[in-house]
Amino acid sequence: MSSNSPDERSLVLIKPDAVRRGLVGEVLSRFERKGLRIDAMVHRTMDAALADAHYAEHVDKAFYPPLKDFMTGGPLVALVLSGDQVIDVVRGLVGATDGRRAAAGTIRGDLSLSNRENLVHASDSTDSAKREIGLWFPELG
Ligand code: 3AN
Repeated sequence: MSSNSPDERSLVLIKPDAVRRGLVGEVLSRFERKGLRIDAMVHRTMDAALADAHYAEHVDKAFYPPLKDFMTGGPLVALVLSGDQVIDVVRGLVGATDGRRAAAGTIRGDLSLSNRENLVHASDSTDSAKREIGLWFPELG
């Protein structure tokens, strides 16, 4: 997507570990300070059906059962962010999947020491963003 295209959207989850650790404000403030807009936000607990739908590409993987337990084990904050090239911009702010390997300066690099409890989910493509926003915020569709 070129920088002249209309602003895109990304579905972001501030995961249960971030809520439990009191890092919601820290994570949100990084997105806000970057200049991204919060179009929608809700505090809720993911149920099993939503977990299976959200992680459809991972349901058969060995790491999925513990990931599902973790993601459904407590409240999270789901939000839709928008802004110029928001999908890539947010992935850059979040950092690599494994918090132990993620670069310093990223959310995971600064705040996570885990491959599972890595604080944030962010859509990885425009197709995923559309699908995930449809699951979490069908009213925006
Ligand atoms: P990302 O969240 O960086 O896009 P994905 O989509 O590959 O990463 O994986 C989805 C989630 O599954 C990750 N956020 C992480 O919590 C978990 N995950 C991925 N790979 C592993 C793994 N090898 N072991 C444990 N958890 C994993």
